[in-house]
Amino acid sequence: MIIIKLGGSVITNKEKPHSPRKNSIDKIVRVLKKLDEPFVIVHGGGSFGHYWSVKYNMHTKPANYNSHGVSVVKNSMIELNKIVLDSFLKNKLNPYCLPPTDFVFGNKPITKKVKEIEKMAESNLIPITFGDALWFGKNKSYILSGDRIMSMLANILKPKLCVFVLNVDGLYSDPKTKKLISELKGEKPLILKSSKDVTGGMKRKVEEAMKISKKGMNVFFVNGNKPERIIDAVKRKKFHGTLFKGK
Ligand code: IP8
Repeated sequence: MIIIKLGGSVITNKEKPHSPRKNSIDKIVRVLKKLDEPFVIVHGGGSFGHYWSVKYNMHTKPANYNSHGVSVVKNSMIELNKIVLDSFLKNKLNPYCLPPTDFVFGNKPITKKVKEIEKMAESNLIPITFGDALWFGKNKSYILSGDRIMSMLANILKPKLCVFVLNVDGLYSDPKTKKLISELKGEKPLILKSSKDVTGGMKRKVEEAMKISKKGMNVFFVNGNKPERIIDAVKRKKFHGTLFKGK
């Protein structure tokens, strides 16, 4: 089984609130049809969830955030999730909407429920989950990042590999010259902070990818605008992107 994260910046236009990139989603989904093993999808918030999280000042730290903000962020994610689900259905695949409340309690994964996700994937359904506004308990809520969901799921399900689908080729050692790091061997790269991202943008992605690779699984960063690269990564062909080698 493999776990694939579709980054918010590839499935939405981050410059414009509530603007899905439907063509990009469709293109990725068409390529995913070529996978011949079970997979699970996690997607990010992009100009849906992040836009509203910024507006209502919601973050990953559990706190007593504005209730209307929680509703609006959650609703925007349901809207984006529906667009993703529709693309899978249109392409004759079997997506199954799985909000993180189905397998997360507070901010911890429910192991028994997570293990069922693999069973679902093996039964020809494609579980599709997403970063979300979650109830924490004690009058608090928080933003759960899709990147964090990746490491939660990987920790329990031990997939063959994980793929983060991005809007760039991978991790650059120098963002100016766009020099790509093709394999990461422990060193922490320099990452610029993104202001539109309440969950930490690329920095968070790298942290979660490192956590996963430290547990022994390979993690790939690939450009979703060239979706064939996802297949190349999975099939271990000559691949273009960044590999966090599982230790
Ligand atoms: O884009 C965040 O998920 P991410 C989701 O994977 C929200 O960090 C609600 C902002």
